[in-house]
Amino acid sequence: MPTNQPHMRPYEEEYANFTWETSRKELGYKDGDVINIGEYCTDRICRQGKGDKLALIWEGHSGEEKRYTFNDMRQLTNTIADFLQKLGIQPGERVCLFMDKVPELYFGFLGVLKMGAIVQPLFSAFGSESLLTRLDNAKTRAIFTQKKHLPKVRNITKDLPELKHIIVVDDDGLKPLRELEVAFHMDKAERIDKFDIYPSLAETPSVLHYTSGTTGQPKGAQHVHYSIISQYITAKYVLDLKDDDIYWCTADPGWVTGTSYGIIGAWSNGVTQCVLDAGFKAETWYKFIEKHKISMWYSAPTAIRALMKEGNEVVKKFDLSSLRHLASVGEPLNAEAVIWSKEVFGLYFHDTFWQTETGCIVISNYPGMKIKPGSMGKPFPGIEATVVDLKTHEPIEKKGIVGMIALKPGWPSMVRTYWNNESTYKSKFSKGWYHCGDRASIDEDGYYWFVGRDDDVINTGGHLVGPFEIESALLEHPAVAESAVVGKPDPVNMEVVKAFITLKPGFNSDKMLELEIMNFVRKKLSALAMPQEIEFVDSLPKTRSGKIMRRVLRAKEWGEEIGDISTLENDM
Ligand code: 6R9
Repeated sequence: MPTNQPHMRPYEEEYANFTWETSRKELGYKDGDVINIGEYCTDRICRQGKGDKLALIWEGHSGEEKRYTFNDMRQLTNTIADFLQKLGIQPGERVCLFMDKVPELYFGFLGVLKMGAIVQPLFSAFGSESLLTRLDNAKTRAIFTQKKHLPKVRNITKDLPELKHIIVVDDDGLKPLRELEVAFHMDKAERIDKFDIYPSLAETPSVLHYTSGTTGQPKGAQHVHYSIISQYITAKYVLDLKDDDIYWCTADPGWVTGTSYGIIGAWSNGVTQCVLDAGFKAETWYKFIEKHKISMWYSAPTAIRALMKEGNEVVKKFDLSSLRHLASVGEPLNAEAVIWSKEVFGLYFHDTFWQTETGCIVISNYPGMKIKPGSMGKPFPGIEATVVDLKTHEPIEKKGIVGMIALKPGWPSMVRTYWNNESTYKSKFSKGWYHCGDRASIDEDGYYWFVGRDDDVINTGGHLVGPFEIESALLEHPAVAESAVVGKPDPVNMEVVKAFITLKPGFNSDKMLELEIMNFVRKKLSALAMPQEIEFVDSLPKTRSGKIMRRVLRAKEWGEEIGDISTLENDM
């Protein structure tokens, strides 16, 4: 059983003395050195004598299990890198991963990096249109996918002239593959023991994660290989990973938590991790923890609330005594959930706050630190954070006042730009601070308390969805004249999508049409983006310049004050 002695010194002492040099030293990195995330997570760990240690314990939805050591992973990631090279993929080109949580997704991620291309992971539940927007923006060259997702890719291939290779990882040969499509079976392919890893440098682009904003289509947050300096040390200090831990990060690598901490953080620390490629069910999750003796568990508030809903009795059916540290990310972790976890697991869930753009945990509750349930904790040592005034953008000195969370740029895993969208990237900075787009206050003891987003982005079950993308999809439906999309409160998912719609003449606002429109969005985008409720209205509140004021609609849903509506054109 791993020790409970935290890696981190007591918080104040660590904050005062920490520099990123600690991480650079431990990883053996000096300025100007070659640094490749793929190499750091596999070959380097093998060189430390951990080649025979388990890297991945994988379980599928029907209970089948696969196990890979660090040496297996080193070879298989070489195999993937070699395969891509032979296809003609060049360093710097974008290779998308569009798969469920199968081993090929995890090893594909590192394999792409090993040969110098940029890896673009996309959530496999996305529909064709969500996929098209992101592949088109990145001018993606190749995509890894599974048979079950192939129809969604085939739907859009004609619109993606740059896409040259569709790699199917589980082709059974029953139906012929089409043009551009090629079968690749990782477990049957020849294992490559020696591969010339691409000599990437600190600023070489590594990962492209798409994230939603208020306006426009999703943006590709572009990270670099140097990000591992942050991910390694935060995984060690915040998630408290120890050599003999068995770690489970429940996030999907389609989102940043699933890569920063579901791949890079754990494996750069040489820690064994478990992956469950099955849907959520309380019993399945508890059984998974019991079976694999998971000791460190990183999850999300929606999942914790869903577990709470299932009650305490089901927990008692399982031996969960292997657990020693729990953490959460993605949305506000309410105090009730923190207190509940102490009651049933004997451990607090430690809330952590960060973003696709920050690349690593930036505000958090640390092992050994006093937890104030409901607070996100304090800035990670090495991160300078504050809250700034909503209007002046100056740091707020007084405690307890709500402002925007702002970070001093310069930590290693900070996003370097948005793909082909430097102007939006620049707009995130003001007066020398990076703005996260979230509101919070800081209390007398320096703890951060989350208040809400500062924009119209909807956080549903820990996944950000952009209203613009959904509104655009809605407008493609023949009955829809105008649309506005906001988040409405939900007890488990925190928020769900609600759409307000005005109809074109000749259409009737009935239940049939509501269901039809919901389904239309689900197919195009994803189940996450599908409105859970549609309200048909005669008109939408607009500014005098004709912009739809989502904030008015949102305030109504949340029973909040509407605020300044002096620029409002019509009254709803
Ligand atoms: C890692 C990740 C980022 C946004 C972020 C904020 C929300 C994340 C949170 C939280 C309250 C927490 N968020 N952690 N809100 N408390 N502990 O989730 O990245 O998908 O980019 O989302 O999620 O709004 O700005 P990403």
